[in-house]
Amino acid sequence: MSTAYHFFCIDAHTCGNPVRVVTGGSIPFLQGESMSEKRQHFLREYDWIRKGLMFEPRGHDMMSGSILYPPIDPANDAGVLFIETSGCLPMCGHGTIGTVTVAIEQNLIRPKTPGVLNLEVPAGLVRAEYVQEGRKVTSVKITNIKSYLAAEGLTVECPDLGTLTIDVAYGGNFYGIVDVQTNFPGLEHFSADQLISWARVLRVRLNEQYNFVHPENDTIRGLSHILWTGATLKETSTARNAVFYGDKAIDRSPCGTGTSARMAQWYAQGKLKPGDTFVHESIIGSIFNGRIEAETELAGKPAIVPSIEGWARIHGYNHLIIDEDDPYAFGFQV
Ligand code: PYC
Repeated sequence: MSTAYHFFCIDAHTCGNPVRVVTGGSIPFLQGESMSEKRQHFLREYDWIRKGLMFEPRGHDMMSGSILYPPIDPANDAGVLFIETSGCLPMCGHGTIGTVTVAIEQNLIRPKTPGVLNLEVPAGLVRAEYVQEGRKVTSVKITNIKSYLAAEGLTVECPDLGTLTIDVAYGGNFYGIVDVQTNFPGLEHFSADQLISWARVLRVRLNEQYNFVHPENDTIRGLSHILWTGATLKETSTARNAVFYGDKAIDRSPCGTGTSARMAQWYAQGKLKPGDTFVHESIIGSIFNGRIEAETELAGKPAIVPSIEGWARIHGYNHLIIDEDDPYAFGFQV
């Protein structure tokens, strides 16, 4: 007899990028003293849940989401595990903005302090301040984990474009940042398909040639995202990006951890200082407002505490079933 696993989800999007929040059903109990340890347990035994809920036929190439857990430290409000086509991220900015919006609008979490949720995520502790008007959450500002510039001026060969110089920064995930340069005039000159196919190669090559490991948590390793840059659509924006994740996705939101990584890069290069704002545009023109909240250090390197502010909207309720009998129970990609 096959087993059918049921998952109750609320589907939302943050500035255009999907956030499927799993609120109940066959959510596994995870062992661990931190969300980082719980993430390891999930990856060992339950990654089939991520694949079943994120990939086709229940999801799609861009699908991203989260699973809510009780906090380990009772002083906090919740634990969040991020699930995505790209894997189980240590931190996800758009995912946090969407999760907070869903949790508050649907009364899934009763905040200890009104207007604030302290969330345990695999990368550390993040603080989310939200604005609520009636039943709607209209904005969420996340104070993210420490972010830093991990490497500068790495060179890598890119199909069609030639040699590229790339900085790598950490904002909850490791980002390869492709700034405008001789061989790359800016993301607006290329199609999303081109950016995706080049990014796939760049990620493999950068991970083969270099080693990216978080200095305080070696379970956070490997460069997972490529951040292409280019000219802004609006005069009021500071910068624009197209973030590649998974195998086929470009983030529709301005990417919270990518924005944090880019602010850390600009800070290290003297282009941004504490208190400065950083208005970041996505490929579809949606906006996150970034800011350097504080200077800090991480394993002896200069680092920042960045914040990112954006909005999300709920657009559906989903009762999904992963039935072992289904040949595509655990998803597929074409
Ligand atoms: O917003 O941090 C983010 C993110 C990571 C991958 C997709 N979005």
